[in-house]
Amino acid sequence: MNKLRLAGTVWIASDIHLGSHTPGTARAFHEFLDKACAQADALILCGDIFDAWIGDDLALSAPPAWLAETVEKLRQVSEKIPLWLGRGNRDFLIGRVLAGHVGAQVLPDRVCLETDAGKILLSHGDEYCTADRAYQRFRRVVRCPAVQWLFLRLSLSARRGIADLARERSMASNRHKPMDIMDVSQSAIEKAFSGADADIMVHGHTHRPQVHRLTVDGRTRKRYVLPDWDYDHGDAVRGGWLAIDADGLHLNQASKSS
Ligand code: LP5
Ligand code: MN
Repeated sequence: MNKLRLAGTVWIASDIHLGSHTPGTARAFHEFLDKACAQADALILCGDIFDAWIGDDLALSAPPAWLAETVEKLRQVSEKIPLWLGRGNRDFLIGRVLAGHVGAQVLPDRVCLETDAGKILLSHGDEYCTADRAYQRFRRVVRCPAVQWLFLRLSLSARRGIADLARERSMASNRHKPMDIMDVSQSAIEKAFSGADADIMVHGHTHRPQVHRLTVDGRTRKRYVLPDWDYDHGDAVRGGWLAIDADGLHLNQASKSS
């Protein structure tokens, strides 16, 4: 298990799902980044920062305006505080090129944070959705280095077409999937805690922000689910982050009708 020692105040956010269609969310996220620079000692973005990431070269060679703005904001953050970029099921193709370009580090897919609030198991969370066999099959294919190597050699427009197809298929299949299999599996969570000397787990992905208490191997554990972000669809906004310091963990969520 990868370990990362982070002293002081650590902020964690995920599932911002930035794209060309999310100007409101981008504005709210950029304001959050300014706040993180002022109030946190480190910032971790643990997956699905982007709605569909088709390769780091997109950010380097004439990025669209929406992306250029966020890349610049991320660069400003990393000039002030350490910044980590984690990968989710939409942006698992983020690599060292983008991280280096914005002055950040790539966060391992599963890591044990050693913080002032204790040890914390951190990941995006999609790997815990083990009841969703169709997704786990898809995940094995797209996480295969050879498949990624081939995909990244395609033109940007070809990659965009495949990503659009994947998004359409995913949305279509999710319309018929029972809600429970699109959440984490209890057995996967218990297995992760069993194998680790941590009483706290943090993940995103499910878009079901909550703090869950459970007992594993006779120990009380807590599982924090990070909020997803959406400031582009009507009055009800979604967003937020987890603040970690010596006083504990504090889940901050956007007020519903900001
Ligand atoms: O993403 P979301 O919220 O809709 O649902 C997820 C799971 N789906 C996915 C698929 C992504 O949305 C696809 C977009 C990725 C863009 C990045 C680059 C793409 C190509 C990279 C090639 C190396 O993650 C969904 C879960 C849900 O979370 C809840 O956990 O249920 O899983 C599925 O829907 C699985 C589907 O059964 C199959 C997914 C699409 C199949 C696409 C085939 C064409 C692409 C082939 C690429 C080699
Ligand atoms: Mn996700």
